[in-house]
Amino acid sequence: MNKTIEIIGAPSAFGQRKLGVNMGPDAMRYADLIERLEAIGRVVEDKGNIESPAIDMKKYRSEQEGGLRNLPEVVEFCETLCSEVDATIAAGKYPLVIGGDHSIAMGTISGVKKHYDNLGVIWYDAHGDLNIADSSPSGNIHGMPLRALIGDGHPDLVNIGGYKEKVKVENIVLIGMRDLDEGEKAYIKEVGIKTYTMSDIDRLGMARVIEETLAHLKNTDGIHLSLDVDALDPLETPGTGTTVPGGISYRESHLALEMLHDSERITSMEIVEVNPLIDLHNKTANQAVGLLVTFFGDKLL
Ligand code: HAR
Ligand code: MN
Ligand code: MN
Ligand code: MN
Repeated sequence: MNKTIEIIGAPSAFGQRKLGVNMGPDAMRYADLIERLEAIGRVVEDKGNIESPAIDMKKYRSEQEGGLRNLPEVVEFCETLCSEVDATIAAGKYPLVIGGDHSIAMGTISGVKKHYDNLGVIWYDAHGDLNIADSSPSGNIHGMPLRALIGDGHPDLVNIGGYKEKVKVENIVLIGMRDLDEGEKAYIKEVGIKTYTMSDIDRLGMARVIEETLAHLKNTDGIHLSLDVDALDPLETPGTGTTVPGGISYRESHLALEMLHDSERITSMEIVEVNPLIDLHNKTANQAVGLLVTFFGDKLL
């Protein structure tokens, strides 16, 4: 069931304050994303980058009313992305969204969910991205997308795509957690989201983490993988805006993605937070492409 992969570039930097993450999609193209997917026999179409609202540099990093930085731009961007992802799936193609900061997940998943009754989400990240404005230490919307997709937060974020409550808490698995804000910790415990911290990964091993993840999501009719590259250890993967030491290795990530590929249950994916301006010779985009090639079916042997 090797569908055509449709690449959708999502050059958003509005969810945080480090310009450069909007160049993530082109950094991955420069790292031969398309050629390397074609080399493993996949058919690839690149839709190019979606149109972004202009960045007003005076306003971009400033404090903003209501504790939500660049809210109108994030919403506009995500509405466009939602429509693109919806159209890709409607055309029978496999959506691969390349970011961009993690606020884009509200657009991607709002488009994906239109095609599934009971969507699962794997959130591979150092962070939970489960804040609302009141619990956010930063006002950066890339720390809030998963919570908005569940249905909490500013109505403009919650209603992206024209409807709300895209993901049920029982259909989420968090992998790689090591930097959760107090409000996020309390929320995860309160609603009971399945969570693998770095200690859990160390104790269980990545193979078991992925087996359990797929078992936890057994009743879903599609699974979206949202891969934030800051899940990986910054010693190996430095080109991202909010690094946290003690992360997942590149090697463990290959295992995870190989197992997810083999399960044939992941129906859409996005890779986010690659920032070539704070990278070393495009190392992080190169790793992102290496991981994607494994995810789309390359084998060591
Ligand atoms: N939790 C912090 C905040 O809300 C940091 C979020 C950093 N986020 C990302 N996304 N890179 O995972 O500001
Ligand atoms: Mn994230
Ligand atoms: Mn993160
Ligand atoms: Mn295959």
